[in-house]
Amino acid sequence: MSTHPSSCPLDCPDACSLNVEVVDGRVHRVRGSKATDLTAGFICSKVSRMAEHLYCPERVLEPLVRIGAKGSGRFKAVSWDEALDRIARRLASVRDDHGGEAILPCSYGGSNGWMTEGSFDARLFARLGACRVNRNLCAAPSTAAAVAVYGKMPGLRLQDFAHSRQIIVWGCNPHATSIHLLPHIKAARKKGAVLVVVDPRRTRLAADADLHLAPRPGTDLVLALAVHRWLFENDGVDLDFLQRHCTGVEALRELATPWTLEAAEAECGVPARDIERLAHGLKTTPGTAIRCGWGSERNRNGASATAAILTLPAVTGQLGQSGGGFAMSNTGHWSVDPAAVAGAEQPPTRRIALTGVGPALVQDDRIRALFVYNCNPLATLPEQDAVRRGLAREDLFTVVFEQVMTDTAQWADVVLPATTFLEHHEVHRGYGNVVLHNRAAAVQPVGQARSNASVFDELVRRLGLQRDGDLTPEQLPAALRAAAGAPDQRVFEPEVGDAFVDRFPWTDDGKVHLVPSEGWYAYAPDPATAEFPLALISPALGDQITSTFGQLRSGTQAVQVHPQDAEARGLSSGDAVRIWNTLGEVKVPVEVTDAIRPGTLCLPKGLWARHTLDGNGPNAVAPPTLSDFGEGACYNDARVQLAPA
Ligand SMILES: Nc1nc2c(c(=O)[nH]1)N[C@H]1C(S)=C(S)[C@@H](COP(=O)(O)OP(=O)(O)OC[C@H]3O[C@@H](n4cnc5c(=O)[nH]c(N)nc54)[C@H](O)[C@@H]3O)O[C@H]1N2
Ligand SMILES: Nc1nc2c(c(=O)[nH]1)N[C@H]1C(S)=C(S)[C@@H](COP(=O)(O)OP(=O)(O)OC[C@H]3O[C@@H](n4cnc5c(=O)[nH]c(N)nc54)[C@H](O)[C@@H]3O)O[C@H]1N2
Ligand SMILES: [Mo]
Repeated sequence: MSTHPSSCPLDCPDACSLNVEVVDGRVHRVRGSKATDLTAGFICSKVSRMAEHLYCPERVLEPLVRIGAKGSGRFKAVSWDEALDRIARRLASVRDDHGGEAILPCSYGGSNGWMTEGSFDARLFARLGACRVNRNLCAAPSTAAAVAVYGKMPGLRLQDFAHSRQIIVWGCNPHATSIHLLPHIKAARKKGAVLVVVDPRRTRLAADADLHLAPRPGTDLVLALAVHRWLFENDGVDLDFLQRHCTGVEALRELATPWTLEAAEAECGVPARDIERLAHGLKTTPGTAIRCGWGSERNRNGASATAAILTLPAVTGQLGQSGGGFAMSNTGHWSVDPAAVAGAEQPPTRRIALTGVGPALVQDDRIRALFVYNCNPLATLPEQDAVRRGLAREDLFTVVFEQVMTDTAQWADVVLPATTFLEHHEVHRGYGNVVLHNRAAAVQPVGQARSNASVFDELVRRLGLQRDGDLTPEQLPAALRAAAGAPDQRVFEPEVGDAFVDRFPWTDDGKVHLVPSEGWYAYAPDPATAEFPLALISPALGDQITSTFGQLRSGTQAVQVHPQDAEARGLSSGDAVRIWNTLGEVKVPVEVTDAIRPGTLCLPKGLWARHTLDGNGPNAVAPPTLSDFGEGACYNDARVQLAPA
């Protein structure tokens, strides 16, 4: 047995360092390594199962071309040469006959690796003049907020939380989505820190917290504004900090004025006394850290909600204090544009939002070729029914470049086998930690799998789009590292300095923009109707990363329903139910539990057809609407009805 150092580039804040045990050229076991204190030798249950993922029966082992009807999942194996030739010929003819914008690349979060996403793929599609995609499935509202308020200045790192005297975890479920935050929360609590959780569900962390506020989904903006109002009214703001480091103080005070504790209670469904406790704690506890997650952004108010949450540490003067401040995504630390490093000069072609891919495919026959990679659109995009109908289009040429035979891949004309992150060289950073990993493959590719970098490089050549000076896949890692200012080493943890001591907001004037511009903090009320009164939220599962690893999960997923809502419909745990709205429906068993607030249902994101009773997922009822700023997905604005199936 040999052990190889590696790291995990999956879409997660933690970016763990790994040790991969290899026996006879095969991955035997993956463990956490101690190469960084951040991972500290332990990893999640998902990546511990990477060996199962590599060698599962669903693994795509060779290039496949469709022989049956679209969606029948019947394919025959062909050589790479034939598959790539077929794809190159088809993309060229689509471009020549209909223009480059008839080609739609569809990729998202399969990997946060710069070798895999946004580099050589971007170079190919830019040179083809393909449609651009607005990557708005996740983090678009919160990025808009973080850019507008702080210039995307990085926040606290995971280890900073150990010094906090109060930790507020807001719209985030770290037991599933960021497990390396937990030891630091534990360490802080051991020293007496208070823990507050804001989540419509009683998560494991919420059950253990000193205070749990369970707002109606999509009302965090109101909750945060009520806290701001209370702080202004009750001598809870740090006037000195506001004067030196912030703009928009009066504007924020005015926008918060309507939201008394009582008005907020009525809108959010959180008792006024709990809102006051939250506000009082912020006023009286220096060293308060807010970890804002993505649960509070996936709705019509998402950007303003995130801004109102992220400005709380500024208003109370927490920034720059030991253990005080905010944390969300620290990607702002790395000013690397992998597309530019790879030599992609993007022409200003038509832009299609990922949230609108379903309708775009169905309503718009200008799109003739779809190239899916790092993405499982049938499981992850809103309007699942439209996505399926789009994939079923006979005149659409669909390539799916995948590790495993996903529900999406079943609809492909050509399936290409992709390597996993243990089978190729990767350069990547996390977004909770500030760390850059650069490491080789741990094992040879399984079957005939190839890396994204090599396939997109090869397609550029087959299409005659190569240019003098183009980097090769072998040269790309060093170029990415250089662009990141990282030395030639496996793990690089740069010094970040302290906020408001060594570094200040990355806005033009170096100040915190409490109210970035007109329109922020305008609250849009709940979209529920008498016909569709229930809110359906779809947070992360503990044992998948969105849909990734779904093939390893057996059994049917239940929807969580509060006893009041269950009783009103005569439902008991285990009953099959239909959840529907005007967009579609999904059938699943129910789990009756008071861990969810009344009026709210929970069915996690990333489900495969095999995980529900009718093959649909929560995305069948997910709306195509967009957030207030950042044009982000509003999955948690799904409003539905529920009845026995
Ligand atoms: N195990 C695992 N880890 C992951 C992922 C995964 O799928 N599985 N996904 C990765 C990705 S892509 C992302 S973006 C992150 C996401 O990680 P998180 O930030 O934790 O996001 P979610 O799981 O979407 O939701 C977090 C919590 O928000 C709650 N919530 C829902 N609606 C609201 C609301 O309106 N207000 C408030 N206050 N809370 C709300 C949910 O009940 C949930 O407990 O995790 C990453 N890590
Ligand atoms: N209902 C609902 N839906 C949601 C959300 C929600 O809150 N509710 N949130 C969403 C969020 S937070 C996110 S980030 C998106 C994620 O949306 P996606 O990015 O579509 O989700 P993943 O499951 O991460 O799918 C990525 C696919 O990429 C493949 N992949 C991984 N590595 C590679 C590689 O190296 N090469 C190739 N070719 N393929 C690779 C994986 O096998 C996987 O099938 O989904 C969103 N969908
Ligand atoms: Mo995400």
